[in-house]
Amino acid sequence: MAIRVIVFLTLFTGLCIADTKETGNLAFGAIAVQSTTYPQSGAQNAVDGNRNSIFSRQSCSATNAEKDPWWRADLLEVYKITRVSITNRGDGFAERINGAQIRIGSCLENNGNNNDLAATVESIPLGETQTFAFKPITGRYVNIFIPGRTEHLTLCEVEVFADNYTPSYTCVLTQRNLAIGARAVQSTTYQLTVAKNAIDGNKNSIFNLGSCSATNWDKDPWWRVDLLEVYEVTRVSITNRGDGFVERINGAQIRIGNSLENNGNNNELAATVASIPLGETRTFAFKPIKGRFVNIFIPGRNEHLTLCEVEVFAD
Ligand SMILES: [Ca+2]
Ligand SMILES: [Ca+2]
Repeated sequence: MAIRVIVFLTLFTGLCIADTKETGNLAFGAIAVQSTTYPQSGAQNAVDGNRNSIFSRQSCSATNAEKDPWWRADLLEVYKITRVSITNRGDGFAERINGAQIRIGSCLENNGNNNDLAATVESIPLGETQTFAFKPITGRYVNIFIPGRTEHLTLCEVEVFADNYTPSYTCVLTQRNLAIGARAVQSTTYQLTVAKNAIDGNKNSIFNLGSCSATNWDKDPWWRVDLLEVYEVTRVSITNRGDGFVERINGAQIRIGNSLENNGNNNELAATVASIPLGETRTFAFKPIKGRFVNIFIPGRNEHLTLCEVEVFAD
């Protein structure tokens, strides 16, 4: 199977380069996230344009050893993707990549790991780069996902190519999460659970895995994202903590506007959260509200305001 893929690839890329205007590597400079981060092995290391495969050189991403680890690149636009190259670690543990799936699409259900299966990695020799070619798959997100076992997912470089530059703008306009790349602050910060964990593109809801924001036990705690420009916001999605304390989000208000009076918490009330089940994402839709700031605000009690992800859309 692997040999067949490689033969196909050789023919395919030959034709491809000759006949079409191929994109450059779309992953270079993309926004990368992963299920968890092993020390000094951030997701961005796999899209830094450097194939160095010696782990200590800090050009490889790695998750902790965990069940079903994943990594994702957000290309920011939708492309017809035809090839993905993966550079494996070169100084040991070559087998950790075995069975990794390449998944492509525009949905973030199950963190994008339910998108179309483009290819499965059988194995990649130590430090080598292997290219997987397939019929074009339309998508904005490229996931590398190891299902079914506990593993460190390590990627020294991931490169993504499409046949030609044909972003689908309608799709982008309806689906772009405005909170990605924005700035987040909160009333206070509980230990290391900074405000930006709620806009890191990762819906992981296990508190200790570092992708949730939390305030201290504040009176009237709040969290705010600055979208940097004014949008007509129509939807906000909130992912609740998944390992307990499900009720802490109850009564949270979504407020949107351009004022920073009372830290933005006096802006227009868009919706109030009755409750969100453990670890789940709920979307609140409303008539368009113009604003640059989106606040999540719990008035009237002392609480830890905990947010595993906040997504903001202007349809
Ligand atoms: Ca790299
Ligand atoms: Ca998060």
